[in-house]
Amino acid sequence: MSENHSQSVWMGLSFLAVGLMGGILFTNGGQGFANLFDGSQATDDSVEEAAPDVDPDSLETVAVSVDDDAVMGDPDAPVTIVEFSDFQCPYCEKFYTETLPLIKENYIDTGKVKLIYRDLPLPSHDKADDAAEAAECFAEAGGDYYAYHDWLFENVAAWANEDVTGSLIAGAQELGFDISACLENGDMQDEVNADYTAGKSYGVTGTPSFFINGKKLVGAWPYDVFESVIESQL
Ligand SMILES: [Ca+2]
Ligand SMILES: [Ca+2]
Repeated sequence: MSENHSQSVWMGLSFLAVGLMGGILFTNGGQGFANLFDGSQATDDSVEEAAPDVDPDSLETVAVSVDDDAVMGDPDAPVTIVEFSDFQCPYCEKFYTETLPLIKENYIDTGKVKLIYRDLPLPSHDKADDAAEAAECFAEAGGDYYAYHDWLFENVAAWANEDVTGSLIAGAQELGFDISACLENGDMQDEVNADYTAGKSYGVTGTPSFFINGKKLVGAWPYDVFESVIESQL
């Protein structure tokens, strides 16, 4: 078997596995991810509900840069989670609301894990790019990137509207920083675009996607799955 042939077989199997995982995810209470290309969410109910069971050793490992993006937690933590995400994506919000608090309490606040949020605003979410730029502007203005990140996920309805620029500026103002010039001038466009391009180069096709010490986990999986992958790295 030629190398190319075996590679294409492997890729075919990977896609099959991803499809099965998607089916399990979506029959398992709505964990999942938004697709990069059309923003639709799979609704395949053909796979029986099953307890999520991900073998950390089976995950693809990718060398992923943390780039210049803000770090949540101890910069020297032994485990690094790079998240590619979108502030307007419901599954990203689900991860933020249901899973991140547990990761934070058990691993980030204890110095074992640091998380780096990188931008992958999906074209199908028409306000996500503005939000990504606003968060970078907030940090550039001296604010805590993750304070604004939290505000974005907790107040989507307040900014994903017709006056998105004004709403994002007002949100930053509430937290004590003026991002108006930065946002209106598009100062952070290049930064957000660079993250997006990097994400695609790592094979990210939907959000949220995570790299846990490089191990690729796609979708808003339950906390137990993150725990098992993190533990495999400690
Ligand atoms: Ca970046
Ligand atoms: Ca970024």
